[in-house]
Amino acid sequence: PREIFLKDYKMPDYYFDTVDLTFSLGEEKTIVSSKIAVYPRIEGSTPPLVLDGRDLSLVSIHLNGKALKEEDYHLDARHLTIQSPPSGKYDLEIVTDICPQKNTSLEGLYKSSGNFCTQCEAEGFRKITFYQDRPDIMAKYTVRIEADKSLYPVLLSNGNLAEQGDLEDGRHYAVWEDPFKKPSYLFALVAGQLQSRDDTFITHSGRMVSLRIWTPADDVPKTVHAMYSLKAAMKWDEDVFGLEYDLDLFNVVAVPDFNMGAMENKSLNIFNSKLVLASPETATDADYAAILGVIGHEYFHNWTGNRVTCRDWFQLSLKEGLTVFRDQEFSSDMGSRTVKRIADVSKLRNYQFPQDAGPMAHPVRPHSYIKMDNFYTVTVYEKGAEVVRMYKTLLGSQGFRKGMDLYFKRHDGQAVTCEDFFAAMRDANDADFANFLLWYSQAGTPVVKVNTSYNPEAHTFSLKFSQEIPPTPGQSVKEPTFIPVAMGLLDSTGKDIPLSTVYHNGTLLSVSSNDQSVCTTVLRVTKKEEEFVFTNIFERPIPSLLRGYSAPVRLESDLTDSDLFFLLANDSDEFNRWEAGQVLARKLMLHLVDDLQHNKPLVLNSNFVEGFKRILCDSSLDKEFVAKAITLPGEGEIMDMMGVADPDAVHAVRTFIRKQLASKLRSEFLSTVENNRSSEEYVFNHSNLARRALKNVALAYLGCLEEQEFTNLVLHEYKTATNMTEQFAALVAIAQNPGKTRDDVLADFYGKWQHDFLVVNKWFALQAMSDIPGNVENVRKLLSHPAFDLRNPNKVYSLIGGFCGSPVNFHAKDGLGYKFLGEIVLQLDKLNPQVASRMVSAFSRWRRYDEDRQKLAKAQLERIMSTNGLSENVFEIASKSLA
Ligand code: DPP
Ligand code: ZN
Repeated sequence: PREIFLKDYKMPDYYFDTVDLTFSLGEEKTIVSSKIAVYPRIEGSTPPLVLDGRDLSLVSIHLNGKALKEEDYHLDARHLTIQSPPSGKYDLEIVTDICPQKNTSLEGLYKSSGNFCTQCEAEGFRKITFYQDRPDIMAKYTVRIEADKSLYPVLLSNGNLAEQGDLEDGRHYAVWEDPFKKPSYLFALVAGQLQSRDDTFITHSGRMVSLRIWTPADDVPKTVHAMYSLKAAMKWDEDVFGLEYDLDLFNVVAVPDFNMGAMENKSLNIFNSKLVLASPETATDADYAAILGVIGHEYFHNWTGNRVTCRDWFQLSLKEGLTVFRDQEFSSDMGSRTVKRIADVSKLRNYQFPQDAGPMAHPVRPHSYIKMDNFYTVTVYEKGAEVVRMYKTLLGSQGFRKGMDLYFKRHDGQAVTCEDFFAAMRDANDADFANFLLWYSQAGTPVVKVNTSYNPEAHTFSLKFSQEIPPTPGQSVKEPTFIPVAMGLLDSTGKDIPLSTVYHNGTLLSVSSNDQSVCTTVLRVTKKEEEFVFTNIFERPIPSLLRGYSAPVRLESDLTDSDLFFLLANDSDEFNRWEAGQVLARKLMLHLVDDLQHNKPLVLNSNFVEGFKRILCDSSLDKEFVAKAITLPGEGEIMDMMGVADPDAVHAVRTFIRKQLASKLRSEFLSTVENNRSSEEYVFNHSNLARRALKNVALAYLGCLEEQEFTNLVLHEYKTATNMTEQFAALVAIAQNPGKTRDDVLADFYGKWQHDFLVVNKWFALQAMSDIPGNVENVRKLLSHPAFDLRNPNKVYSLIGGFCGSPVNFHAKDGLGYKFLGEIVLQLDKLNPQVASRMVSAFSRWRRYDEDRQKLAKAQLERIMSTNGLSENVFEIASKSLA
């Protein structure tokens, strides 16, 4: 397999002006006819025209109406090359046959539950027809679809419906025209038996847009929330960024077989059903929140991704980092900003930090790839969003908006790079961004150390920063980068101290522009080591550092436990209150892991229980915040901080702390459950979901005690629940403990919901993630459950992905977990390389474990590598993991 490098980027020799596609959809095969208007980038030049194509059977090629002879072109497994094309403009007509029915990779054109649909990002369009399948080729598309009318009554593509009508033999057609130039990865087609929920949105300038969400008829009632989310997103983008929708129709289609979450095809978004369908009885609050966020995300791509797209795939974060940032802000504005920030930072820590510290570590803008699909990562998406957030932290909301406005003014209709975004932010604000661009090119999570000191005579408080970015594959030496550190100082009563002046390496900086003092300032940390000194500080302050998590770094400060308890109780920055609790919990957990490894008895620090209780019982706090604050850091997060990750010890310690807390605070937890029941109808709004979140966390704590009283309580909650959020939380609480009750309730749940595949997936995931010893056998059995299907990505993500997320069973010392995954990856790779490659990634951090586990995991990776016919997707992850 060939590696592709950013430094080798070349502009295309040819551009395409218009593309006319005709699809004749059939049961045996589908015939795709394309007519492309080609013109050279440099007038008069005639280098060979190279088109991408995979798994296509070529029927004919015509150039300006004349059939090409075989000696005029060259065809291999990846390309169609026309050696000596004419000079100037010409029309190229190509006919190919494809077989969507046999396409289990779910990229290109394929069938899902009897309907035709497409997925072209990143490089699926080349499985539909021969084309320059790269994002800097932007053309206007006209698409004609022909199909059997009774089997495929609905025919959709991008843009506006121009024409439709009947044909002979019970067939019909539709013609769609997209007035906007677009790259091929945004092409979409859907044909099938679907019905829509219809609504309208009046844009800021008074245009009426038709909105349609398409699903199989039975599911239409479950699209209320998706429609609500879409309209909210459209309004929000107008209000916050001044961005209006640009066509008269916006379609969303939900399909059950989809590799990713969703896809932002111009005016025809295609979604994984999981991210569209919801009803109170079948979807949890987490599902509702995910739908809101992803409907928003795909809609926001219309400007950040579609109107302005990426020059090449290395620039993926240009659209994804920015659009994730936008959807995070949208969700924050629709719910609790602090809680959303907490959730996003947790995701970063639990998934992106490990990636950044492992063999697949790559910069937000990767330097190379073998298969682009492998770079739709938490680094490109979530760390990329943090990079965008830092611009906003540095520029403020208005400055950030100015930068966005300039970005669109300069680049609407273009395919551009991360530097172009950077330059728009800089130029619109006349800003000095120092070495900020390094965030795009250096992998690895910076470690920032802070030493504080107070001088009571001089009334100064000093912060000494040092930063270090650990080496990552291919990048052994790093430069210091620009880290915006938002911070404040608390006085001994817990109030913010107004900040007036700060000296930076001896130079006076004013903290605010209009001479008013502020309570939070953003320090520009850009060097390997530097010092900031605050003056006029009349008592030793407690610093609140990295407020709102202003940069994606690991912060190590010299704050004591008592400082942290103080911040937990008093910080005006709510995010940092949570963070103080997490720092304490991480320290505590690491400490207990060490005790356990040295056979010392485990004892839970009573200050921790006290601090925890204060938060749990503080009725002035937002309930969703409390739910987050009383949730311990994840096991992955703790393992990530250890020299040698010890999954059994971390799991044992986390369980120990949970049981201790539950036992010491049983009456508090019980009243939390009782006081947060509600008989009202389910509503997805902040106060209701916050109440449910708190109740469910408390219930899970009580459930882990394995006492009859609480088992009865959890069973009662399970039986009386009127929505999936509470029912599933009760099921999870019961399923923690092996035994007959667990088995009965799991069977009951399946019996109730077997007709609903999305609920059944939750049931698979819950069992797969179980930490009951020897669970691999149960997961193996579930593989042959009638509801399971290796060809459906959601089912694989639930059962196999869920299993890999269980530290105890996936990493079982006997190696059976690794062996299981090794077998599945090879089976999956034949069906769907993208999904197989996601699954094989669970092995990538094998070097983090003890020698025995290393040997066992390595053997599986080697077995995978030695298999013939491996996909490039799996090859890349497995080979880089072993390197
Ligand atoms: N572009 C999609 C998204 O992230 C993923 N392919 O929205
Ligand atoms: Zn996206």
